[in-house]
Amino acid sequence: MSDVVTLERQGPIAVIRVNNPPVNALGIAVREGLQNSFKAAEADAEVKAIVLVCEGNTFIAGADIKEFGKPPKSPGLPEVVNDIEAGSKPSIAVIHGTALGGGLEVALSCHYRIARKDAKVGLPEVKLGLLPGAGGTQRLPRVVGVEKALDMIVSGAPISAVEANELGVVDELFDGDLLAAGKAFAEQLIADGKGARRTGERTDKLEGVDNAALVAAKRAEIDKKMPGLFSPQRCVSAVEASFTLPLADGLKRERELFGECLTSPQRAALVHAFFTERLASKVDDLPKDTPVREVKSAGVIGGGTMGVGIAMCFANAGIPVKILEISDEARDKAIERARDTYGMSVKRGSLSEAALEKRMALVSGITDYADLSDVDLVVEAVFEDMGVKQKVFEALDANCKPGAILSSNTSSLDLNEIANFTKRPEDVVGLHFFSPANVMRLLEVVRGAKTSNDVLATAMAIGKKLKKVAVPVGVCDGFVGNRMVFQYGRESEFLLEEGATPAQVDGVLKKFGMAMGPFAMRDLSGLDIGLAIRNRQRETLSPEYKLPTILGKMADAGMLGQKTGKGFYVYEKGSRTPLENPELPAILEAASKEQGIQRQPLSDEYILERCMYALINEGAKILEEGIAQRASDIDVIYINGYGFPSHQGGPMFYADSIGLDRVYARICEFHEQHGAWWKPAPLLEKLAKEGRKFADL
Ligand code: T1G
Repeated sequence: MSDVVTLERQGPIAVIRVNNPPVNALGIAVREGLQNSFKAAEADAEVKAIVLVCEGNTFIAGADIKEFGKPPKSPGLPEVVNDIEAGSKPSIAVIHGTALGGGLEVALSCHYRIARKDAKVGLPEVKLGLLPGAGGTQRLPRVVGVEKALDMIVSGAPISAVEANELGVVDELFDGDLLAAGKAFAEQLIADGKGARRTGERTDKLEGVDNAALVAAKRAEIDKKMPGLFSPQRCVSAVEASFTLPLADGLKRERELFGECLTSPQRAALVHAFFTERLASKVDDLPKDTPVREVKSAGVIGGGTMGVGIAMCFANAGIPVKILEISDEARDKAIERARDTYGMSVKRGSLSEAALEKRMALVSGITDYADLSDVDLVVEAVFEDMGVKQKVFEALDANCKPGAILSSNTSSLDLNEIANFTKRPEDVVGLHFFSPANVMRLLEVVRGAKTSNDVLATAMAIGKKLKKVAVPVGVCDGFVGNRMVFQYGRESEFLLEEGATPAQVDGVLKKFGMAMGPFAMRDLSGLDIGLAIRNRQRETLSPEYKLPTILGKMADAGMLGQKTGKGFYVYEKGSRTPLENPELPAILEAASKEQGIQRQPLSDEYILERCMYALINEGAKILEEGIAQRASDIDVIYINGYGFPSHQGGPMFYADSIGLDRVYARICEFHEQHGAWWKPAPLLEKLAKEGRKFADL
């Protein structure tokens, strides 16, 4: 018997315990242990009921994702759960923490389920490019019906134990000790003479409903909302088998569809995204025992959109936060903005009034730097101008207590220069939030030349506390994400001057999976922002680095995007729906003429390569400069901050999947055709010539 699963009889009750930290994943040892323990309990005549309970913070959180892509080892999970369900003695799964994926499938193969009130259950396999492959698509519909099962399996979203109890997934909720609750429930079953209640044998929830119509509706919804994804439609096909086939055949159909997902490139990309998001929080050269400073209170300088969003992140994490503004009026406006933003969540039903008040009680407004003398960490979020930053950091240096961490939310200015405005550069770090700060998960933690290890470790820890995806980056213009998005934006604009239209370019990138195309994004953020960066670069770049002129022409025509109702697209009053801009063709013609370019039709594939390879080439430069620790950190940044599709794995994973030799060859061609910007990154050249991948670094 493996020691990750133990069996102990307590009177007439067999207690099976799983103890496989950190999340009781269903690795081979757990599967073997479960199968042997249930078999032994079944054979023990003294046993009248079986209780399955897990040690640690959570019930089984699913298959061991690390096993995917490796040769399967017997027993497979489907075999284990079918054995559990076939047992003649009533089995009870005692759920706490999260019962996810295979964990919920194990619980569903048990005859009864009880859960701690604060637990969650779900089938998130679709988020990994998979589908529930151990009976979940057949058993869940038998408990909650096809409609709810489709919602849960296609969204991958967990539900609370309370909702699970209302739906019948969980028979009873409890508080307190897991085993005591499990044994009490088992004793009651024995007393009531209740035996096995096999989920697979239940059909009542499948009857009397037009399940085929539900399936058709879900298929149409997926086609509309997630056209590029591989596994959602297969999730639907598997659930469809739950009411069109007998259980055994349905399980077989599920297995076939699971196999199709397992071998899809999207599964590899999504699993890569899952693990690398967690890897990104590990700073390779930070000693494991680096101390973390306590952050019990925070300050935010600047009560604009970013500052208020950042302050809300602290309030959401239960950390009191003071917003400093330059006047009473600006201060009050900032507090009001926070309240209004929370109010929108209350209107949407995602936040209760009570929670709003609890969070607002943590947000206060000040106008005097002296009131920051007690805070443990400050985030500066003022205008992107070095002169303004200097005044702020000198004031912080003069007023904040020794040991307070002073951070800047700057999106591209030199953090080392900012740190040198203080007498404590070792306490200065960058915390680059993404707008809207209270929503976007990405946080670039910018490590200055003098940032001390414990300040960096604290910044990473506070990122996790704020439920951000914190990724350490080095100091350069634009750090990682913005530095790469500049290349991507420039290439997309050159494509307009060469013959493409905004709708074509946006269409190609949306089809690839980007959340928004570059021109819809430009219209949203405002063309003047991009133009200011262009103008700044025009002053500093040497002449061989040509820049597109389209933004300047649009601005001259008063077309700044949504804020002026007209940009790359036209927007009717009060609408954000992009419509074709009839004035654009003439502007594009003029830009092409001025650049001496003969406009010509461009293929979708060519457009995708120009935009994606610009990202990849810059990513390779960032990697070799040490601005990012790992290629996968760049993937994590781009997925979580720039809408790169996780089912493509991130720019660097995507490059590996194409083959660096092919990417390098195309970049050499672009270098020939389009000049200096396309000089291949030496690291890319090296890896391509050695037949290696970014993942090999
Ligand atoms: N397999 C292997 N390792 C896992 C894991 C898993 N399922 N889940 C988490 N880990 C690791 C994770 O990499 C990290 O490792 C540590 O545990 C803590 O994770 C047949 C096929 C459970 C909500 O998708 O959602 O079942 O960095 O930092 O924030 O149908 O982990 O410490 O080395 O995320 O407290 C379905 C995935 C699998 C659940 C806990 N299950 N996990 O969150 O901790 S497919 C999932 C999570 C499946 C069946 C199919 C979360 C969590 P390290 P963490 P957390």
